[in-house]
Amino acid sequence: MEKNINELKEIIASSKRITVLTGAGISAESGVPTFRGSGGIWRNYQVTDVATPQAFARDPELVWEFYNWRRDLINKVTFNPGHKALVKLEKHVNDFTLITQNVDGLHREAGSRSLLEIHGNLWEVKCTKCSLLTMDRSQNMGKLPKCSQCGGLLRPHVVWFGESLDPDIIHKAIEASQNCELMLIVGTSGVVHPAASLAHQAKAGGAVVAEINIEQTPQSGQMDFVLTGPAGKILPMLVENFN
Ligand code: BJW
Ligand code: ZN
Repeated sequence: MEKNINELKEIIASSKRITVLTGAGISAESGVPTFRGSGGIWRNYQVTDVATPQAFARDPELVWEFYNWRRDLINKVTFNPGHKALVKLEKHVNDFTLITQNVDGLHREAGSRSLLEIHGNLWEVKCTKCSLLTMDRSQNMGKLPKCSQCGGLLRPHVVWFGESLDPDIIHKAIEASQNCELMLIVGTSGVVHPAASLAHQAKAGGAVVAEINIEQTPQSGQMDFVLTGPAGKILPMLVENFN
């Protein structure tokens, strides 16, 4: 592990193009539950009840109850040393892209700027009738929140299963993956597509790929480096020589 970290630190220091992909694991140390595994959100909620367009059409109140719970929870927490380490990294790399699957907004709150939120953002809401997109930091949006412009039902501006990702955002994410020299894959189970294919695209483009996770994932076998441990501990170690 020590040898791995030192080797990776050297690659980071000499790389001009770095792309990072994060998942729920980076926010776990902030107190945000992950989706899968013990203590994961999908232990208490059925994906098909709360994270598909069909679920929202069937029972929007239940879906909003789920998102109000998440808003309340995330409102009470803040970014952690893992998020901060990526802000530090961004400042030292010419061409840096942070791709996150997380909707919690903690990367931006920590100070990351070159950021692609490919699954949307929990704090944005979209009207299902007139498509008006607004930012709303309310802890609780109420049972069935309505659009201020047309009265239509609002939905969280996140990407549910079976929905397409914003073409412009996913295009940029693919480009940043194909063109980087190094990709760090942090705190994701690597099972949700198209995010899960980005590591493969980076490797196919010739990049070194490194996974940082508390456990092995289905993608660990394809990695050049597997650093096992919490992101909040490993990421700060990787950037400790930077100011
Ligand atoms: C730590 C840690 C610590 C813990 N430090 N690590 C190709 C093949 C098969 C299926 C498909 C495919 N292409 C598309 C699909 C269908 C589907 C899909 O992927 N299904 C698979 C699951 C089978 N994908 C889609 O539907 C996507 N849309 C799409 O592709 O449209 C076109 C299309 C549609 C249909 C068919 C074909 C094409 C949309 C996916 C949207 C995902 N949405 C969610 C909810 C977002 C809103 C919200 O948050 O409410 O996104 S689901 C959920 O999973 C969320 C996450 O972003 C995403 C990924 O989860 P993540 O981040 O990896 O979290 P976990 O919990 O899984 O893992 C946490 C990890 O952290 C673990 O490994 C821990 O060990 C680790 N960890 N503590 C470091 N301290
Ligand atoms: Zn509207």
